Amino acid sequence: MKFNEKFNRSLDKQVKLAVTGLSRSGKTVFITSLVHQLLHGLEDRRLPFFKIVSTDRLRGTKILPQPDMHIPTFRYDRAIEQLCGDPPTWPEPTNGISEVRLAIRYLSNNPLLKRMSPIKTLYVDIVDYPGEWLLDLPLLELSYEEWSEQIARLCEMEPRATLSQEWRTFLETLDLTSEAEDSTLRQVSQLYTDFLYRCKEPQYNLSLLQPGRFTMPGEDLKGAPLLEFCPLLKIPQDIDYNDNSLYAEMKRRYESYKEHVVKKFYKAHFSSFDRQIILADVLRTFNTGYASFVDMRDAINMVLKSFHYGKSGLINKFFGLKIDKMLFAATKADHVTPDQLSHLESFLQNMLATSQNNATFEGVSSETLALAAVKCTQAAHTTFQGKKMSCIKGMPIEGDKPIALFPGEVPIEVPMPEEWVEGRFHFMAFKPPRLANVHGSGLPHIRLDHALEFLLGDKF
Ligand SMILES: Nc1nc2c(ncn2[C@@H]2O[C@H](COP(=O)(O)OP(=O)(O)OP(=O)(O)O)[C@@H](O)[C@H]2O)c(=O)[nH]1
Ligand SMILES: [Mg+2]
Repeated sequence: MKFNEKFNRSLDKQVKLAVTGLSRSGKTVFITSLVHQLLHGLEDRRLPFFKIVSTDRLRGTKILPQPDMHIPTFRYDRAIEQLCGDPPTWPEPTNGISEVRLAIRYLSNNPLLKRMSPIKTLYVDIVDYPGEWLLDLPLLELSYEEWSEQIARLCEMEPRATLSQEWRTFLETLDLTSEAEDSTLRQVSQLYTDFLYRCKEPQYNLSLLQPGRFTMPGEDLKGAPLLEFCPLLKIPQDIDYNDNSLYAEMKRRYESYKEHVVKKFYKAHFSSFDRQIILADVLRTFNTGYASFVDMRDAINMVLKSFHYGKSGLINKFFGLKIDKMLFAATKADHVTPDQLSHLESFLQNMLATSQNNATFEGVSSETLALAAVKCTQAAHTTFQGKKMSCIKGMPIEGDKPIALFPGEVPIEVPMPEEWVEGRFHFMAFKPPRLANVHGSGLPHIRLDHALEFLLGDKF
C-alpha cells in the first residue's frame, strides 16, 4: 500500500452503533430502513436534516463484507425485498444474531485535509439480534437467589399470578434437597417456559421475560440442557443442600447460563460500541393496558441500568463499552396523528427520565425522538360533529381496505391505573406502504434523518 493510501485510511473513521430494543420494538425494520436511506442518499430528498446529504457532501454508501467473518450477515436484501414486495410484508421476528457494515464516502470539510485527501470514508457497524436476549443482561448482576426473589415477587401480581399457576403448583410439589433428575428438570423448566410464552401473548404483551433464551433459544441452544432450569419461589434458608440436589443443579445451570450464554453474547456483540439508540414501542402497551405498560417500562429501565454508562458500570467493567451519544426513540410514530408526535416524545422522556439522567450524569449526550423507520400512514382530516379532526389513513395489518381513524391522544404523563380504560386508545398496526418507485426514492419515514444526524452527524 502506498504511503498516501495508508495515510488516507488512517484518517477514515469508524462507528459501532448499538441498536437496543425489546422484542418487536422495531430494530430490524429500523436497521433495514437506515441502510436503505443511506444507500439512496444521493438520489433522494428524504433526508433534509441529515447535513451530510443536505450540504451535498455525501459521495455514496455501500454495504461491505463485515469485519467479523464468524457472524452471519444481516439480510438487508431479504428484508428490503419483503418490505418493498407486492404485497409488502414486515420481516419475521429475529431468531439469531447478524451484522452489517456500511462504508459511507463523503467530502471532508476539514480545511487541512481538504486539499490532500478530500474524500473520506466512515465505516458504520450495526448488529441485529432478538430483543428477548437483551433481558439477559441484568442477570449478570444477580445471584440465583436474588433473581428467584425478583421473579417470585412479579408472580404475586396479575396477570402473572394466574399465568404462572401451573408452573408454581408443580414447583411446590418438588423436594429441592432430593437428587436432581433430568426428567424433573425438563418438566419444571418446560412449565416455566410455557408460562413465559403465555405472558408474551398479545392480550398480555408482557416484556420482562427472563431468561431471554427460553422463548428465543436461537439455533445453537434449542433443546440444550443449559436451558433446563427455572427460578425458585422460596429458598428455605436452614437446610443443607448437597451437591447433587435439585437446588444445587438448578443454581449451577443458572450460573453456567450466565457464563456461557449471556457473557459470551455481550462480550462478542456489545463491547466497543460508541453510539446507542434505544427503541421503545410505547403505543402497543397503551392498547394492552397498565400492567403491560409498567412491565415494558421496568424492563427497559432494568436493561439500561445494567449498562451503567459510567466507568464502574457493568458493561464497562466486563466489556469496555465507551458510549458517548445515546438516542431514546419512540418507534412507530406513524401510528399517531402528526400533532401527537411531541406528546409521544414527552411521554418517552418521562418514562425513561431516570435512565436518561444517569447517562447524561456520566457525560453521555442524549436526546429523545419520536420516529417511524417506515411511514405506513398518511395524515388526513375529517369532520366529526361539525369539528375538524386530524386522523391517519393506512392499510390495517389485518384487512385489505385502507381505513382512516383517530387513534387517540397520547398522554404526556403516565395515566393513573384507573385511567387506562378499555377502548381509550386504538393504536393500530399497519401494513407497510405499497410503493411504485422505492428503489429510486427511498422508503418514507418520520424523522429518521434527525436520528441519523444525531447518531452520525458529528463524525463527518
Ligand atoms: N407502522 C410501523 N410499524 C412498524 C415500524 N417498525 C416496525 N413496525 C412494526 O413492528 C413490528 C416489529 O418490528 P421489527 O423491526 O421486526 O422488531 P424487532 O425489534 O426487530 O423485533 P425482534 O426481532 O422480535 O426483537 C413489525 O413487524 C411491524 O409490524 C414502523 O416504522 N412503522
Ligand atoms: Mg428483529
